[in-house]
Amino acid sequence: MTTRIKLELITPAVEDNAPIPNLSLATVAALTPPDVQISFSDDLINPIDLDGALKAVDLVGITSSTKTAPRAYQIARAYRERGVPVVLGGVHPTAMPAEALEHCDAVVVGEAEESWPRLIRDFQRGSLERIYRQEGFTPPEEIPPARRDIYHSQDYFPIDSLQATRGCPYLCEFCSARRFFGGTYRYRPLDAVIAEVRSLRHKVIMFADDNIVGHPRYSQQLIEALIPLRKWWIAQASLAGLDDEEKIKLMAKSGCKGVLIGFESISEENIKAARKYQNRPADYLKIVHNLHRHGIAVWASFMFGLDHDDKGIFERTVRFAIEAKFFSVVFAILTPYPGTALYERLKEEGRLTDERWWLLENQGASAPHFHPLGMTREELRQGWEWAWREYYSYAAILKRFQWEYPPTLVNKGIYFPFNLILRRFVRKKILGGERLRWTKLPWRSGRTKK
Ligand code: B12
Ligand code: SF4
Repeated sequence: MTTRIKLELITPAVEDNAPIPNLSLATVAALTPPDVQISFSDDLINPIDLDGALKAVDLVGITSSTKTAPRAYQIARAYRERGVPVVLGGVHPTAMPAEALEHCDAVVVGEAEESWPRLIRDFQRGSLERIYRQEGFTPPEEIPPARRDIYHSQDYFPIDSLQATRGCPYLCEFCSARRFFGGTYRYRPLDAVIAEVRSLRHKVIMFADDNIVGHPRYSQQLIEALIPLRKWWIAQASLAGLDDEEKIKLMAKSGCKGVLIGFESISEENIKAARKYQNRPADYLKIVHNLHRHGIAVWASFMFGLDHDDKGIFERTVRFAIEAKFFSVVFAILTPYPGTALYERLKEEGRLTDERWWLLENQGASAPHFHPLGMTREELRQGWEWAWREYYSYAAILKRFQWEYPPTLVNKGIYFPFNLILRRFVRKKILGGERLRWTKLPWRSGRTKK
């Protein structure tokens, strides 16, 4: 005999992230047995007032990355103080299950396709266990279409996200996905992906995959199948999968408007040391040029603080990024996420500043959380700030405008407004440490609900 329960799913937010709906919990919702009543809160859209009245539910499920872990723990505590059991899941509880268990009643380690329905049944029977871990990895045909009905789409950017693949075939030392997926790379049946794409209401879609071009044949078939759907799409892609101009041409034809690429470093030595063997700095410009020629914008991601970085790396990287004319760039400080090979190595070398840096009061402002080799921590932080300021200076924005490439909506229509907004964001948030709340955006006025 089971009881009907009310379940609250929560996305915590400690940082101001992009207001894109969270696919993790829309997937967990899809895995939830139909007799469970689901509600959903996004702490980014409507910050949860932990001192106020919380939702009257029987069970709470919170997703957590490393950045959001402290906030996830706070929310968990607030519900548990009111007698509501809490389950934590996602990439951080998977890397640190013992830590997560200090803050909740049960942890789901790894993927949840098999373990979550089992947890719910146990809960309904009054026999909740502490750790749920499924055998092996989810067969890709068992990944359900996400339940987007749990959130109010007008609260977010007009974009839908979905996954075609899980995992990644590569080995990068700093990457959490590698460990989480145990080196597997699985792709959902094309029919299922295309049916899900067809069901999406927005014109723009984001593939929340680690690498949309990780498997040459599958990605080719997926891209071809997208052509008649006339969507616009963006995704993360590895440079190795973009080495073929015909593929890029096809991507453009299928509606690809932008790719997020982890270049990470312009230094060959760093790339090798970080085991990002699929990147070849000598080929960067050629691939970027091909993407631009076919009207695909590039969001480039770089990290500073790798072992072969010296104090000149900031200037060399910014110079390269301006020359490459990236639509936009993310500069990260190398971060030792728990569970990664990088974390283990830096710990062994005695170079972590704090083994649980994510629990620090202000984890963002106190980065870097390790001792770099080629400079001091202060120099790394200052160089990182300089790079952001420089890349989003008026002069650089003008210089990297793509005069010579074919006009597209992205490079000619939204380049300037987007970069000017980003410039403001960089100066206020990244350099100024301010919080810019999405709840204050004009199109959201009057919509905020509790
Ligand atoms: C899409 C994405 C983004 C999007 C997010 C958009 C959005 N709102 O969804 C964008 C581009 C904005 C982004 C930004 C960043 N991201 Co990101 N992102 C991803 C990515 C590729 C997919 C996430 C996703 O949607 N997965 C799909 C869902 C279905 O999978 P899932 O989350 O694993 O959920 C399953 C299980 O984990 C479990 N589960 C998850 N939560 C819960 C909760 C409960 C209760 C239960 C029962 C189960 C459960 O059930 C699900 C089904 O099996 C992941 C990599 C990955 N493969 O997960 C990185 C990843 C999460 N990102 C990462 C990072 C580092 C970042 C950035 C810091 C990058 C940067 N330098 O700025 C920022 C941080 C933003 C922030 N402030 O938090 C790291 C996190 C590492 C860590 N230890 O925390 C990851 C793992 C990438 C990596 N390769 O290391 N990201
Ligand atoms: S290519 Fe990206 S997702 Fe794959 S292992 Fe490297 S950093 Fe991780």
